[in-house]
Amino acid sequence: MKCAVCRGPAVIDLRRHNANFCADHFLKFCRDQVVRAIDDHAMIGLGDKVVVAVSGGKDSLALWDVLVDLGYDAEGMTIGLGIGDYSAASTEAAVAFAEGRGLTLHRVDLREDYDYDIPTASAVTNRVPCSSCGMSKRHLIDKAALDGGYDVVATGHNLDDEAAVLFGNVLHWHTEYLGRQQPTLAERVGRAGSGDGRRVFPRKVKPLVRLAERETAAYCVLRGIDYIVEECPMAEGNRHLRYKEALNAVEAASPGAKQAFYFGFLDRAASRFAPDADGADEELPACGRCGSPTTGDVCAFCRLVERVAGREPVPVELVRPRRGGARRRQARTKARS
Ligand code: Q46
Ligand code: ZN
Ligand code: ZN
Repeated sequence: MKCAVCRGPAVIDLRRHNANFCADHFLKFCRDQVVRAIDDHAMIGLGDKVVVAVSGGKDSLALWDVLVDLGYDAEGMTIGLGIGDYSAASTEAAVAFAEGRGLTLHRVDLREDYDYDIPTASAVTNRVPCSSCGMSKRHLIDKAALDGGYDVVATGHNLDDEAAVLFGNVLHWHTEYLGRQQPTLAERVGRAGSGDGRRVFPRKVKPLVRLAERETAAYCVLRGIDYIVEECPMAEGNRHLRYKEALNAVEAASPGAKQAFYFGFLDRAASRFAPDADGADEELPACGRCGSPTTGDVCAFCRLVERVAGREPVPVELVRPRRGGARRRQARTKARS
């Protein structure tokens, strides 16, 4: 197996590109894909201050690494979700990465800062954990970005993630979500009741959309990034994972299918659904507690905190069966394809 660029020994084969790469040219390939995504979708401007949402997994750490490598002013933010060993190992990986490179990592901890955690929120609200988790993360990342004066929030969603979300949205014809499913979500300026025309939502970008999950994992291994391998135990059995498995089966039989599905949607179909996402520009009133934009009097995050803060913590094992402790991948010198 030879590198498509230099003919040296290859360490990875990319069937969807019909090419093999050596370590150096694979890392270059990854950076080039990120540069192209940023350029094609107007993600980050010159001098923009970026905050990366860091989970400690391969995608967010690869993203942070590439952005810093490309010279962007990128700091990290991580949220302690209180999901047992998984959260502890996630935070540990994020902190170790930041400290090892002298980067700034902002930390929020749901239990310490808001007196709840995701397993308890799930048990008290009697809803799937991802519901309160996703909402809490969105709220806290938006808040951190606006409070910290960041221009852009970057997340580690990769091609597999976006194709799976698209698959789910198409399967259920969620046309409003299809109208909004873009690698860049523009910032929104609104009054949120204050009348001063300030930003209420930061720009949100996904610079890894041109890279598959396997590629971000290989990138981390080649760069010596020690990331958490374990998936969140709360994700077990969720629809997103099932859609990924379905698309993996299609991709195995037809390399490049995922990419064609997702980028074909962006090129040829996304704009047709844009009218269904109308309402994104309307000015929202401010939450009476925290000032965040909301459609009601009090935002969903403040309502959740009011309901679950101070409740007796519910161990993660009682919400989902435990599947063993979280592990971290020790960086190896060579990627296996
Ligand atoms: S939303 Fe759900 Fe994730 Fe939160 S509860 Fe775990 S799986 S971490 S991306
Ligand atoms: Zn090469
Ligand atoms: Zn609020």
